[in-house]
Amino acid sequence: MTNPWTNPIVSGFHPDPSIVEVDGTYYLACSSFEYLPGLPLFRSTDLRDWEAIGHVVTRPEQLDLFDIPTAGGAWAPTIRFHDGVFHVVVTDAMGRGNLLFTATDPAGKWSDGTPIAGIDGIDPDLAWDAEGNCYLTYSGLLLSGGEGPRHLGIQQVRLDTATGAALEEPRSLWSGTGGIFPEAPHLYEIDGTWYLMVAEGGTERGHAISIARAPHATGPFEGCPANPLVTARGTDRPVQNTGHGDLFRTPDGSWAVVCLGVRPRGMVRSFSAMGRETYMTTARFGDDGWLQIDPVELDAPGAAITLDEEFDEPALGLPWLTVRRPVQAFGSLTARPGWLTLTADGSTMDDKRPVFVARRQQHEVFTASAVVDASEGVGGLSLRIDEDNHIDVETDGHVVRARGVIARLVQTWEAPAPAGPVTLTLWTTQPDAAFSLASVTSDVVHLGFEGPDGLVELGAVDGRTLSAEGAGSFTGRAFGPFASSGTVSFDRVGYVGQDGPR
Ligand code: 6LW
Repeated sequence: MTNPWTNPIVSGFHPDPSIVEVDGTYYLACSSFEYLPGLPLFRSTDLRDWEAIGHVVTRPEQLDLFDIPTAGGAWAPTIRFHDGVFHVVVTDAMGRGNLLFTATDPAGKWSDGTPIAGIDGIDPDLAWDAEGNCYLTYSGLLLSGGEGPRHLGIQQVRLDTATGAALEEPRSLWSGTGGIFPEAPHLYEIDGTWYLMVAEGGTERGHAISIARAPHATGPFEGCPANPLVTARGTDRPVQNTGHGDLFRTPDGSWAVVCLGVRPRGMVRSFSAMGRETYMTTARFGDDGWLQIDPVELDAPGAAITLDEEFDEPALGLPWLTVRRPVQAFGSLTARPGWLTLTADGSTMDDKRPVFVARRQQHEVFTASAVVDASEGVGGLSLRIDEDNHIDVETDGHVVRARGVIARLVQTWEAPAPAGPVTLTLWTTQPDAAFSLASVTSDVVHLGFEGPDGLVELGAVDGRTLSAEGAGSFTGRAFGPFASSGTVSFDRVGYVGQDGPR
């Protein structure tokens, strides 16, 4: 099959993808960590065009994020369809634990989330056999307990999906070829054979996808002699960290896999500003009955994408996110029609719950801008990967201040602000390819504002720490308006993004 898709199929931090096909339409779910709304959902009928249709988590009580440690929260959903009901099983890591959400319409409304009792682990998967038994297969990574994370390997129980109760003691299954962190298990019954796909090697450069097969859902599983079927470790492939796969059939009946990957930039390809994204690759079953998966390709950069937000609607659109609490806690689209009004509550971008409305950075090079009225407060634009690493440009109506916060070390620049609302701008440039230490980084983040004579650059910050590798983060960059004092209004948030040449 010549694949119709363009990789990445969902750009910006959308890791741990899971896919299900229902009546010719494909649905995809991804992790969302400490961000709300949580567990974004996408839909496609041709595997090329992917439309955001909503989120599983739209109500704060569905997850327990308010005090969640950074990078905790919604980890690795599995989306499946059984008996007319969509199921999403997921780990609210360091929050509510493993949860089962259901809906008859994937665009929502989803259930409140049924806790899955007595299961200690992550990356849950659901599969049903012909008798109607539901198998919950998961990674036995123990996040709780005094002695630090321990791993029991891939585990499985039969599950009562109505109550979330495990119907038996966990059994251990095949756990990969010995790679660290066997996880992301997915179980499939294909022509009477059960296949168990896992990720192993850790979600960094050693990431890989391996598979085993068995006569029964419970085993005994035999590992594929060709394992790992997918890995980019030790290669010069532009998509690295490939792993965490989910298998599905394409419209023409052939096979494909969605998985996560990163596209690190810099002279030695070290830093992935957007974190782990969703990719797709072709697959097939060989004459030996084993699955074969093709390497993950990165498609040529497309044209620049322009996104303009005028805040004219009564609610924020789907791509907008907040951290650990919903926008209703501090934001209004009605206080000043046509503007987003943020009311600070003492928190800043250094805190766990900033007054911040964000979108994922989705391109390697981008410019973001916003018209900011800070006549009654302090606020501006922030590029965040977490509370310890963010790069901001703000105003208080008198000065414009650029700030780089890297591992909590702070550098600032200031200049007098033009009168009235001011357009603040944040843009990135990639290092030149010439051999130099400066070219090791992913990009440089520039900060400025529109002055009477045009764009004024206030400062520039090396962007490498705002990357999955630099911050040690499961997420990627998010940018958008923030307020740190008083009340600040925003209009016309613009974004122009384009992927760089390879
Ligand atoms: C996810 C697991 C993982 O649950 O990271 O490193 C977690 N591997 O598969 C969050 O993405």
